[in-house]
Amino acid sequence: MRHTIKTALLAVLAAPACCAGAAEKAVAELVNAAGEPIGKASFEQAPHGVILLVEVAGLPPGTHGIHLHGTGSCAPDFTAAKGHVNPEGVEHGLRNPNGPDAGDLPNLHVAADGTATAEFYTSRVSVAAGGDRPALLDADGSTVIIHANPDDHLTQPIGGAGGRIGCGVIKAEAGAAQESP
Ligand SMILES: [Cu+2]
Repeated sequence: MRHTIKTALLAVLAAPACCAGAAEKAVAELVNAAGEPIGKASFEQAPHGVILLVEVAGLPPGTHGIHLHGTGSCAPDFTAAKGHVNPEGVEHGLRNPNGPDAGDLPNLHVAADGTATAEFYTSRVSVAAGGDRPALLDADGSTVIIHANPDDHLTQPIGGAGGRIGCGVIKAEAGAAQESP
């Protein structure tokens, strides 16, 4: 019995090593402040960065800051997501000569019907741990946060993006390692 548990534990610990080189994908199911589903964000590891596809509905039309936050929790009111993925403490902002931090992204533009489909790319993070960039799927996880207001890409600490209106915990996509062309 004891041996079985130990073996199972070792298998879990060894799991990431099994998939080195395989496509690394992750997904975040997004919810609004009421906890209702509003869409998802899909992550794909590319050779030098991460491609991010955001598909949402039911958001206020207009421009919204969207960032990668450094803790994998949306509880209780999205504050548990904490600040940006930013292990090196770089200043915020795509327009900042001393930025951007690893969690920074361009804004999300929501259409009049409340929907948005947007593709982003960032070379400042990786999906899985083990590389030289901060990993989204690190020990304490990460989140996608959508803010109420635009990110001006300069003001500290979050570009004046205001409150948090959407959140999703980034999780390894089930079965991604088993996918074949
Ligand atoms: Cu943010």
